[in-house]
Amino acid sequence: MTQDELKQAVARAAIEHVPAGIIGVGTGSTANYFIDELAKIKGRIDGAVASSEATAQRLKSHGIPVLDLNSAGELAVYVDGADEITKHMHMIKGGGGALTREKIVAACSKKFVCIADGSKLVGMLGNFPLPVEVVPMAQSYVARELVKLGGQPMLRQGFTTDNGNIILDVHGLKIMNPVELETQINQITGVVTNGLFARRPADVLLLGTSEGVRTLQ
Ligand code: ABF
Repeated sequence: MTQDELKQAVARAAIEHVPAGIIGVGTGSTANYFIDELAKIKGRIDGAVASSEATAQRLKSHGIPVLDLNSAGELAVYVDGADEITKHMHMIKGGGGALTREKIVAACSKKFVCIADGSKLVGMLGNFPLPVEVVPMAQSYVARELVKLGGQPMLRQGFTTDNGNIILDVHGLKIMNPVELETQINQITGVVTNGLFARRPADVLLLGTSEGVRTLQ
């Protein structure tokens, strides 16, 4: 199976986790396949909260109502992809640049269902550069602080987040303690969010493999 077929398979499997009501929907190519599957059962839900402008557009293009998080209350489930995930359900996210809204929607959701092809499961996080969303005027200061933590931050060129900020992609980190590093980076003044999702990990991982979809929880 190709990587795209594996993504489609986990997107289909995630539909079993969709209850009636309002759900949270993530960003990226795997989440896009999920949106396409969701469109087939859209009559079962009241609508969706989107983690990015791109996801909102795709939901709307399928006729799925997009709702404001502030009026939606707690969501039963959030479905999204990841750039890396461990068996402990800790993730690096934000390769698509939507990490802040993804983390907000995840925080508001009772259950986080991560959908990923098998290549995303890793023993240790950090091979994928860790995205950090930063208020533009703090770019140099935050970069210096990230170097002190052992990383090599690089500005994501020509990219502005949905919130009007920049992204520093931090290379060279070997992340032994994701919960601690997530907290440390969040404490740097000027950081909006970092792409470690360890304090609020996934609850279920649907992993696409050539033998079928594995469920880890
Ligand atoms: C979102 O999409 C992001 O957090 C992550 O960066 C990315 C994964 O992309 P894809 O599904 O395209 O591999 O979940």
